[in-house]
Amino acid sequence: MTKRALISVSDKTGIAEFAKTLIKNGFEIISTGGTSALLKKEGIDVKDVSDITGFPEMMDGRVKTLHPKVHGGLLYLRENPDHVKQAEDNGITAIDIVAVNLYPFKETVANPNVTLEDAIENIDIGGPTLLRSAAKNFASVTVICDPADYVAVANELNQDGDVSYDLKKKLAVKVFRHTADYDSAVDTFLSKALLGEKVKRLSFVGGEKLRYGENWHQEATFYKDLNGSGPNISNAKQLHGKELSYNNYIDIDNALLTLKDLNSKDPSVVIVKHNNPCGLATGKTLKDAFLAAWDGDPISAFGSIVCVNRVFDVETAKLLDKKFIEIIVAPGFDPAALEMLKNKSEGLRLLELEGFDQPFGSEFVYKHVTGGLLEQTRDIGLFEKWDVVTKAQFPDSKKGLSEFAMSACKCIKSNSISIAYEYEPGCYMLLGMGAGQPNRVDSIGKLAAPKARNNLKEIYDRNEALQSAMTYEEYVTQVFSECVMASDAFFPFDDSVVYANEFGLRYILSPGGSIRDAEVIETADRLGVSLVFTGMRHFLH
Ligand code: 93A
Repeated sequence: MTKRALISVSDKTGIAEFAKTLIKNGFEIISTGGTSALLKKEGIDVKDVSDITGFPEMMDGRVKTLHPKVHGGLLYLRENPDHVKQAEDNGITAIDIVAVNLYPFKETVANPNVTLEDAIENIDIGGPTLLRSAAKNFASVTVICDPADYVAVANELNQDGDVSYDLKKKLAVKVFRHTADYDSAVDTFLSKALLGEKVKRLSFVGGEKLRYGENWHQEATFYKDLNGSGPNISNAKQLHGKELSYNNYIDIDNALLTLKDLNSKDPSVVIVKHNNPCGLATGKTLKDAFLAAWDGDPISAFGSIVCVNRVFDVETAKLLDKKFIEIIVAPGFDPAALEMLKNKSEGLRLLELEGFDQPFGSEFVYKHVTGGLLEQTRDIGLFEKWDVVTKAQFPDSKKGLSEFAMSACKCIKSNSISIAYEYEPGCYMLLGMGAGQPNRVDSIGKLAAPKARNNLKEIYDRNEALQSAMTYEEYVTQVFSECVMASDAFFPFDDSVVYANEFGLRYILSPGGSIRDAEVIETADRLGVSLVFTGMRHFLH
């Protein structure tokens, strides 16, 4: 029996070629007004839908294909004798392929001057109905809603004018996803236009079950962002190791954010633990950067996630010999380094993730709260201004180090403090950090500064030249006097400056903006500390 294809498309890309392929494969083509005219112009033999339905297209095209002769031909179950008989009795013949794409609703409402009337006329009713009927009967009907799929169907067409079940089911799911998305766009537009309500729908797919959630008794799933582009975990290729856990996803994200924010042209390494960068450094080589990042917090680095912005090389892989880390994320792995790392441990997860230099695909970030969803734009940028507010100058030569210090601060949970050190000209390391404290002075006085001192002790103890040149206290004093301390938000009181000064820190960055700024500046001046206000807060909760 002659096979029949129904074609009705707004986007007419590639449709003539596809129709010709169908004709070659013995299909009869049925089509709607505009599509039919185009195909006829291309010399293709086409039947108009009105010839099948016995009704003209009417009401400005609002009713073209909405007819039992069309939908019966799509929906009847071929193997059901009752359906077959009812089709015969009513002069309904099977339609085997449907190629439909919809009125451009999203494109229409993207125009800020769109009228309600225009938007409504662009709500396709017949098209989604054709697609849904065909997709519902996907075992017998091949349905195409995206011109990109013409080739796949053409390639698979067999002598019976059929394609594989596998392709048909994929195309059917694609249809329902597409019409859901289409209806969602209509809902979003009309809710706002008619009811003044905003609607947010996010699309995530996959639903990969994870071994457990944040803790063992919690269940967890990972959904891919359907619209995700740019560097993101969904684009990562796992080359080795056991599957990622819930916490791994979170830590990898933090690592990625930190390196993206740092945006250094130099080899850079971040070491993340519990959603905070505990080690961060740039270096002349990846190996140097790794060593400096590790020195930032050797204790926390145990069981950490390491993310780098260069191909992971053998020199750096050798450094991991006696170190336990969970994951390495890199834009690539040197083949020899990959072998070494694979042999190191079964569990070590190696992820290849390219595009660090690309912008993030999504402009927004979300946080679920009980009963709602918070949306905000990404925290892009570092400083809004560079105001040296104290008598003591803040040399311009410390700007690179200051940028490093603040970008580290941005990815550390508030109240965050970072202490950054230029350990070699142009090479920076995070020497100490304070994270997640409900007050800022603890972040400085109990965490960042003591940690920086401890780290310097380890560096001092293994360096004989340093030991013969000065005492440990002299070394700390010298290093601290060169460091930059950054704070993610303003100092509500002058105590943070007092604490920093007690540890010997001389250069401080803060967004400023407190009602007690004058008091803070006065204290800094009294202590001879140099203070810059950057004007941009970087809370991260
Ligand atoms: O106005 S409709 O909702 N009513 C219909 O019965 C109908 N059937 C197909 N829109 C309808 N279509 C749509 O027409 C298709 O989805 C396609 O986008 C468009 C193709 O029209 P033409 O072939 O006249 O260019």
